Amino acid sequence: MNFKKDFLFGVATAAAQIEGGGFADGRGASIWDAFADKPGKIKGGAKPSAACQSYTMFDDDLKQMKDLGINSYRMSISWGRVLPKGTGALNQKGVDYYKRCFDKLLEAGIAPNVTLYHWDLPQALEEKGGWVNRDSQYWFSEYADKMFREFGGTVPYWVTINEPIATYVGYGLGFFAPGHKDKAWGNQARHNVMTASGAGVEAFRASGAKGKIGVVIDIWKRFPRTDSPEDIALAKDEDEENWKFYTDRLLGQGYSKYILDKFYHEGTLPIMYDEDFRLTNLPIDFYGMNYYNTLTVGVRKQAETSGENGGNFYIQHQSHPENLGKILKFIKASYKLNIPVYVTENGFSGKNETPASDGMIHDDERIAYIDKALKSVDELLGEGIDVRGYYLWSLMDNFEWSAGYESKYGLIHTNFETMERTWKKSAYWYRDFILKVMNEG
Ligand code: IFM
Repeated sequence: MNFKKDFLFGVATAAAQIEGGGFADGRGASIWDAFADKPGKIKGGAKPSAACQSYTMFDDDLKQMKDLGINSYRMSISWGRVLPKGTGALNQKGVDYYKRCFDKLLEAGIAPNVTLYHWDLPQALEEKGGWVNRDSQYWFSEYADKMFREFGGTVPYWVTINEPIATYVGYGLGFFAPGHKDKAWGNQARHNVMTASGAGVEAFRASGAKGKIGVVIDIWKRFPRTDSPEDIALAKDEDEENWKFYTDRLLGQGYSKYILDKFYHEGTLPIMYDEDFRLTNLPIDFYGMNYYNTLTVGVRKQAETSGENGGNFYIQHQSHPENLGKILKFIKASYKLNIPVYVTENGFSGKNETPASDGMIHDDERIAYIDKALKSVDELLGEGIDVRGYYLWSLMDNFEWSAGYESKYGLIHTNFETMERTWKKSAYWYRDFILKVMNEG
């Protein structure tokens, strides 16, 4: 194997997906609390206010991390826990919670990799227009600056925003919080959230924080089902809309002519200023790639009625973890990226994961998936590609946004009644994999 001891092996989570704790100690509501209160928005009527209760069980979770042998933990700060109204006075109890988490992690030799925005905008800011409001960049910059001043001396890795596409899903498509369904709003919101990321980078440099800062974008590359011009055009359009919009701006120089023309003709072009691009052109220290799968798309023929996406196209669902390396190289080459890359998320969603008669959850499909993904990372290292870490999504089964608690990504099973955590077979597998690297690397 090509992994060395200093490679970061981690697991990833996000505040809204695991912390729970209701509104204890002054946490302000987020757009996901408000969205979950609307009937029918989240599978099974699930709410993020319970999640995995990591707010009170952090020590248990830390023990799981130590037992797994990871050397980095990717987590996020709940904006509303530290700034209940989104801006203004800090909530000291919220700040103390994160201070304790970071200190304990560092004490255990586990480097915190901290995301500032993993989708849980304070509801108080949504009431002022949320990400559609141009002021969102100032709100975010204030929050980021406050966090850098509190934790900039200790946290080694920072991420401004996780997967900016979620903002579009929330404002353009309505499947995520806050649930607006308006393409022009969606485009403005996704433009603004990227501007905010740039403002966060600027605040980071100004604060003198000593760690590194990057951005996380998920890549779901499309391939055309056939070489018909329709299928090729569809794959291109899907790529432009679903990930290139973000990578072109955050890893390149700005939006493509294709997407700007398309939005112009649709009448959904966002309002943009030169200053927005100045901010996103500020250098970052690393790129975090979230990789789950590649997709095959084709224009639906009349006879084809299946396909869970509806509309006029068809997506072939099959996991391709082995494509991780190919996609990472493709992104690096497309933008001539010469900054380090981290695989900030990769994982497998299981359904109906119940213990067998031996008491174990035999999630062999997940193991096969992770094994292939890690082999792909190993090959990258063998080719001398600068990939420095791999974070599995996720430490434990958690609140999977609109899919509620039914979609299970954890290495560890969470009993949502008792909050008991139980290792699945994949957790033992990952532990042994890391151990092997640490003994050999
Ligand atoms: O759970 C999410 C995470 O919040 C962002 N990336 C994808 C994961 C699995 O859907």
